[in-house]
Formats: sequence, C-alpha cells, structure tokens
Amino acid sequence: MSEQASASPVHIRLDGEVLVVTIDNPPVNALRQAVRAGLQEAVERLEQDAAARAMLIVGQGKAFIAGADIREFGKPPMAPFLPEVLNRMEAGGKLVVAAIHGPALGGGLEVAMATHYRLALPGAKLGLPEVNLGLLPGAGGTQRSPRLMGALPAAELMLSGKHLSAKAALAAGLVDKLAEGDDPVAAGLAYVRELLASGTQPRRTCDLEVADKAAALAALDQLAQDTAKKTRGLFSPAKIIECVKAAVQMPFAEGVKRERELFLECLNSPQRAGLVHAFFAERETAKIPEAKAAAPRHFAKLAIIGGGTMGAGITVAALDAGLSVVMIERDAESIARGRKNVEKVYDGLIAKGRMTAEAKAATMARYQPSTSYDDIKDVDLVIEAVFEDIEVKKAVFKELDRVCKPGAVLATNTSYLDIDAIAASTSRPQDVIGLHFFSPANIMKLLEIVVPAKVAPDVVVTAFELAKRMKKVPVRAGVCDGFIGNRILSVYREAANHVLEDGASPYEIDAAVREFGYPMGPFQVSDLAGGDIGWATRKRKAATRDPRARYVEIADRIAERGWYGQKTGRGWYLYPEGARVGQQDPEVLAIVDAERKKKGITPRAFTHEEIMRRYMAAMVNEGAKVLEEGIALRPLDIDVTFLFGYGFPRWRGGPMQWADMQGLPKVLADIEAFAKEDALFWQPAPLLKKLVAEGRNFASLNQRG
Ligand code: T1G
Ligand code: NAD
Repeated sequence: MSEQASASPVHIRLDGEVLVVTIDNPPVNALRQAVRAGLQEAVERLEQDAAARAMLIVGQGKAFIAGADIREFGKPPMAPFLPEVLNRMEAGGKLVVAAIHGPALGGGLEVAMATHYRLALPGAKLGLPEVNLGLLPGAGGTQRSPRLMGALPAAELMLSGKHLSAKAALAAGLVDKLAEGDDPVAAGLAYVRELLASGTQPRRTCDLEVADKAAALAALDQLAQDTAKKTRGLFSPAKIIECVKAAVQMPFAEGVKRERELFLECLNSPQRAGLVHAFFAERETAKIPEAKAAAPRHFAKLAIIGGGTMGAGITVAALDAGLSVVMIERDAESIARGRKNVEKVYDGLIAKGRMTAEAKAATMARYQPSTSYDDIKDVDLVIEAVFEDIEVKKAVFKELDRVCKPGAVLATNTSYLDIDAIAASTSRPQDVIGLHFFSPANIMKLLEIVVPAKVAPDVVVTAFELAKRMKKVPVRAGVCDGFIGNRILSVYREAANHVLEDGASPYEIDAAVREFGYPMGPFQVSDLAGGDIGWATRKRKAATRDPRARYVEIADRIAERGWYGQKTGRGWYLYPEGARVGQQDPEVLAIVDAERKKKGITPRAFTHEEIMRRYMAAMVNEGAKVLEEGIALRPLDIDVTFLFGYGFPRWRGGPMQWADMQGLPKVLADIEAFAKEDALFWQPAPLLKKLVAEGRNFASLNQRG
C-alpha cells in the first residue's frame, strides 16, 4: 500500500506521476491533528518530488472527509492549522484533484474546494453543515464556496446545513465532473491523467470572483432579514451571512481573515458547546448495556392494535420503514376510521407533491385492516396503542398472548401505565416492552424504549433496531410513572402552576419559555395536546397525591368548562374560527384571579428570568432523581429525550447540559432557596447535592464505561 509509514492516518504513494493521498481515519476521516499533519506532508512532498506531476486526494472507507474532528473543539488548538495547509496546497504549481465518493462535509468540503478540480462519484454527499454545531466553515469555506457557487446559493447551503448529491453539486458548480462506481482511486487517477494529458493548469478557487456583486449584496441583505426571523436566538447564521458578504466585497486574503474572526466568535459561543453536546448525545443513546449481550430478533411484519391518533401515526412510521402492518380495531367503523387516519397522511403528501399516487398504492399494499386477532398469528412484533386504561390494555395483552406466535415481541405505547403489570398479564413477560412514541408518531423523532423488569435483552435490542429502521432517536427508560419525559414534565409543569398561582399570567410564563428558546410555552402546549389528557392524568393521580402537597386547581377550572384548547376552540387561549395561534383570554385571567383569592394569595410580579430559574430548577432536579433511580442511564439520555420529544432548544444541549453550563452549585442554591417557600415540592436531589459536594457535573456521568 503506502510508501509512507501506515501509522499515519494519511497514506501517500506515487502511482506513476500522480501522488495518491488517502485519508484513512475511521470512522469518517475527520481532520484530527495527525490528518492535518499528513496532508501538510503530502503538500510538501508534491512540491519537492519531481516525479510527482499532480496529487489526488481520496478518502478510505465510506467517507471522503466528514470535516474537522468535532471532539477537538473547545480544546487547545494544535498545528498545523487547516486554513494554512489548504492555502499552501491551492497555491502550488502542480494540479491537485479531489475524488469524492462519500460525505465531504465541513472541513472535508473545504479541502476539496481548495483543490483545483473535483470529481464526484454517485455516493458523494457535499455540504457545509457547521451551522448545526453553532459554527461556520472556518478553513476558507465561506470564501471559496461563493466563488464556486455564487453568493446566495453558497449562503443558503451553509444556512441549511443540507448535503448535496453528486448531481446537485455539479449543477451548483461545486464539482467539475461526475464518474460512476464507488472506487475513487481508479476514477480519480483516470481524471487526473485526462487533465494532465490536456495540459490543464491549476485553477485556484481563491482567484475566482463572485459575479454581479451589487445583486449579490442585495440578496444577502434580504436573506439576513429572513434568516433572523427563522433562526430566532441562534448565533452563527448571521455570522455566516457576514462572511459571504466579505467574500463578495473583499479580496480572498482579507475575506479569510474576517472568516477566522467570526469563526472564533462562534467557537466561543455557549451555543457551540450545546450543539456539539447534542450532536454526540443523540449518537450515544443507542449504546445500551443489552447491546453487548444480545442480537435483535427478526421482524418484517407488525401488528398495530388501535387505529387512533397514535396507532395510525405508528402505522405510517412502520410502513415508511418498509415493514408490513396489520392494524386491529374493535369494530368495522373503528377500523374504517383507522385506515382513513393512515391514508390522510399520504393524501397530504400527495397534495404537497411529495408523494405519488403510485407510491401511496405501493405503501398501502403493505397495510391490512382487520378486526380479528386471528389475523396476527404470524406477526413478528406487536405495538398496542389502545385507550390509556390498564384493564383495556391487560385484556388486549391477554388476547395477544393467546394468538401471537412464540418469540413475537409484544410492545405497549402507554404514556404512563405500569408496564410490569401489563407484562404480568401474559404468560411471556420476557417478550413485553414499552415503546413510547410521541404525537404525531410518524413525525416526532423520539422513541422512549421502556424496559420492564422481566424483559429479555434481545427484546430490548430488537426495539432499538426498530427505532433505527424507523429513523427514530431511541432512549432507554426504566419503568416509573411517566418514564423519563412525562415524569419530568409533570414536575416542571407543576412549578409553572405555582408561579401562575403566585402572580404570573399564563401568557407571561409562555413568553418567558419562548424567550428561553422553546417554540411554545407550557400553556400553548397544553392547548395543542388537549387539556383533557392532562386533566385525566391529574384525576388518575388524585388518589395517590400527597395531601400535604400544594395543588393548583386553575387548570381543573379551565378543563371543567370543556376548554381543552385548539380542539374545542378555546383553552388557555382563544382560537377563533379554528385559528392555530391563540389569543389571550381575559376570562382565563379572571379564573386565575378568582382561584388566587380563594387561596388568599396576593399575586406578585415575576421576571422572565425568575420564571425560567424555577422552571429549569424543577426540570433539572427531577432529572437528577430520574438518574439516581436508574430510570435514565446517563444525563445525555435525559437531554436527548427533551431535545427530540419536548421542544427543548437544541442550542442549549438539553436540561442537564444546561445545568452544567449554569454551574450545578447555582442550580442547587436556587432549589434550596425555593425550598424555603415549599420544602415538600423543592427537595434537592441527593445526586445533585453529591455532585456539587464533589465538585463534579452531570457530564462526568456521561463518560463511556
Ligand atoms: N468529528 C468527530 N467524530 C465524528 C465526526 C466528526 N466530524 N463525524 C462523525 N463522527 C463520529 C460520530 O460521533 C460516530 O461516532 C461516528 O463518527 C459515525 O457517525 C473547519 C469547523 C458523516 C454524515 O458536521 O454528519 O468541519 O458514535 O453515527 O450516520 O470548517 O456523522 O460511532 O463513536 O453520524 O453514517 C463539520 C458531522 C464539522 C459532519 C456520517 N462536519 N458528521 O453519518 O454515522 S465542523 C459535520 C455527520 C468543521 C470546518 C468546520 C455524520 C456523517 P460513534 P454517524 P452516519
Ligand atoms: P385514541 O383514543 O386516539 O385511539 C385509541 C384507539 O384504540 C381507538 O381508535 C379505539 O377504537 C381503539 N381501541 C380501544 N380498545 C381496543 C381494543 N380492545 N382492540 C383494538 N382497538 C381498540 O388514543 P391515542 O391518543 O391514540 O392513545 C393511544 C395510546 O397511546 C394511549 O395509551 C396513550 O396514552 C398513548 N399515547 C398517546 C399520545 C398522544 O399524544 N395522544 C402520545 C403518546 C402515547
């Protein structure tokens, strides 16, 4: 293979007159220090080796180069620095070519754009997704991409974080030629020799000019306004546009200097830490203890029991994953409604031009409606989504136990009920597991996989495999009331109720939560999901509620009036003529005042900051209890749950990451201060106190075993 010692993640060898440089840093050829050093060495070799007339860069494995090594961010920077290596490579007198057969992302595409010619194979994916990490391309990407693609297309590529296919990259001007196959070395060498044979000289991207500067600047100004609205609260998007403006207005050398300044601002922004944490956290949740102990069971045919809101959404997610589904409902009328709920999704896609009638027909061919459990004798996996009533669910699981084949996985989509009790209603508790989808189940990425006491490890692993097939983000959860998400939700929701009764209006609280970065506040969410669901939960819990605990009845007063939210035209807000955005309701404020008077509470003012300190303190404190009880494996599992299931602002990384960035002593101090008002509600989690006492943080519990 290489003349160069293979210890290096960069292999350099002369193939005739072409220096072939292979980036070999599994799993995705990230540009860690040794890769940058290897690349620099290759550039020097090209300059000095007379036998080398050109250089070809390729990636080993599935990727070309997936960018900078994200794990290096936040650590002391190490030379050589990518911008300098690329400027030297581009400036050289000999041809440099990149052959791209997989992901060329961020710094990876910056390497390619600094070469003189680019070839793309069918598997190529080109993009500058740094915005997803709170960053911007920091190795010349914001200056070279506008010169190759035009200012606006380049800015849009960087703001979207999207990946372009080989064909789209050719059309966009990012690559010069397409080739077939998946061997970048062979295709690359042929292309280099073609260029050499035609006497082609180096073409330096830095020398290119952005066309029609005035129009470009005007378009960027408009884009800046639109982006500010769309990316509320995000730091790096505006910086990206500023960089592209520099590419239009400044010579290359000055433009990259401006890029570096803005890159460092992004690097030092807390958003980068939050978004990088989210990037790795969502890739860690599937790493569960059971994965080492078992392999998934085979599954191709599913049964979904119940065709309501969740049953239909889960059916669509399964059909979209290429699986076959038998939907079971109680009677002919219900199954007809169930089928309609499924078809409604696809008809919506067809109406938007995102699906063809033929594709719908092919998908629905894998759907079988039924009212007879005998039709599911041969299914591999069942997901129950019937009424949230333990007796109804137990009856269904008894039926499943009677008809399903041995080894079939039996799952329940319950939101709160005791899965150990449901499992115990069968003769095969080892095959029973919780699969808690979120509404709408075909859209929401989160899947809480709830592990009861008697489940077999291969059933847990099968559930994670299903999540992967459905492109869901799985989180392993233990059995308790509400598992990870709904349990923590009920506590910070209660904290919001306390603030409501003590003086803040529901609209102020929602505004504070939106200002924090959420798309909606808790009262808007209640109106969206339906106030009747929360009411049913409160009534179910009434029997076991601690009589000493503070209980705010305002939500009950609203629900008693049948004001459930959007589905009834009013809830906490008014929704005239089916409006989706609510209007403040003076009658609600009157109800709030009346309840305060009943309790003799004199309302006081709350700042947004204080509202959020209580909201987040309740969330983090309950999160710590969920951790110490082993309901969640790691703090990152809680973070991913709230990022993908509860609208937590991604740039804050999740509640536990947020707490670390605040400093746990500060969060604990808040809880202890609030406990002076209500010691029963605000009981600091022992784990939180322990971490503070030991000077540690939640991140220390995320470390791989
Ligand atoms: N750095 C470090 N680790 C990375 C990585 C990276 N850039 N990309 C992926 N990994 C790890 C990941 O954590 C996982 O590890 C394994 O690789 C497989 O990833 C200077 C500043 C390439 C499309 O944003 O989008 O360049 O869990 O599970 O689904 O301007 O990974 O196995 O231990 O995601 O096949 C810009 C990020 C960086 C691309 C492959 N680049 N990566 O997807 O596998 S900033 C990115 C991806 C930058 C410059 C700037 C995807 C992928 P583990 P995976 P996949
Ligand atoms: P739903 O009322 O919309 O649908 C339930 C369906 O189950 C109905 O169509 C009903 O006909 C059917 N059904 C009832 N008994 C049956 C039986 N014995 N056999 C076959 N079908 C039967 O309810 P939903 O909102 O879809 O909730 C279903 C489950 O999902 C509940 O456990 C709920 O807690 C849970 N869940 C709901 C949400 C949500 O946001 N709606 C989110 C996560 C989980």
